[in-house]
Amino acid sequence: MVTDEVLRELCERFKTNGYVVVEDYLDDYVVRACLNEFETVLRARVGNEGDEDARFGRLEALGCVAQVNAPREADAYDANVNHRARGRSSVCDAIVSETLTRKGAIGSIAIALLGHDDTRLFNDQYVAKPPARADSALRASCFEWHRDSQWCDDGEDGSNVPYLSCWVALDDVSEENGTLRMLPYPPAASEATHRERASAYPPMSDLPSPMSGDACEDCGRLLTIRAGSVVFFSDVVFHCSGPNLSESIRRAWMPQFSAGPIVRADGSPVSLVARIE
Ligand SMILES: O=C(O)CCC(=O)C(=O)O
Repeated sequence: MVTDEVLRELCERFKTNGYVVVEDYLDDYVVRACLNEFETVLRARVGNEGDEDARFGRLEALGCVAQVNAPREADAYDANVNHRARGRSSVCDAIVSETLTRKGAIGSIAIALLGHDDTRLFNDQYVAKPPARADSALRASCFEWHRDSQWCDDGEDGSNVPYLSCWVALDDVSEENGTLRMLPYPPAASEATHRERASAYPPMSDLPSPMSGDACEDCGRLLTIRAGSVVFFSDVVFHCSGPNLSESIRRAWMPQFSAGPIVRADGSPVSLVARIE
């Protein structure tokens, strides 16, 4: 937990840049619990068949994302159902789930940054980049420049409900293993909203691909941080991450919270709308 004063500073930096990094935030035992949970979630999503390489291939086919909540479970989109509530899901670890409660290490900061009392758990996933093996693996582990709410652009889904990604490094991360690169918002008037700030970005197509190595060097801020550090970022902040060039898997946990439920035009939830305890 952080003090009120630190929380105020985090909110200020979040508003100015669109993201904020809390270094060395989670204790080692929480990181270990996340890593154990990741192994269970990975088995549930890609199975046990074949050797490690085959499992990595299946993870890459999922876009290097292993979802914690089973998508489209019958009760997944019920506001009163939180898959992280005690005993509900066999893949969830209580120590990890605790961090997402209103008073938990991550939940408390998420509520403050979104500034919304009816904060909902919107998504819950691990992003894991298998070690470098072939060119296809490098491409699969590279996330080109994007903003998380890009899927709303087609106009069919989502309102303009702001949401927040909480990216938890579970390994020490650097350029070599494909850490995040963030583009802070351009300078703006102090009262400007996240969306107003983001509208002043240069065209995304002008930004060099993280696959292009050195070309990306001067673009945005590369986050070299230790396991247990957490990056909180807005759904409209531009970010990307390069390929994992190392010989080890690079793991991150990325729960997302929204400022109220995110629903389609017909009122149906896009993903989770879970109230948090
Ligand atoms: O974990 C990563 O390297 C990038 C993840 C990301 O950008 C995303 O899921 O939006």
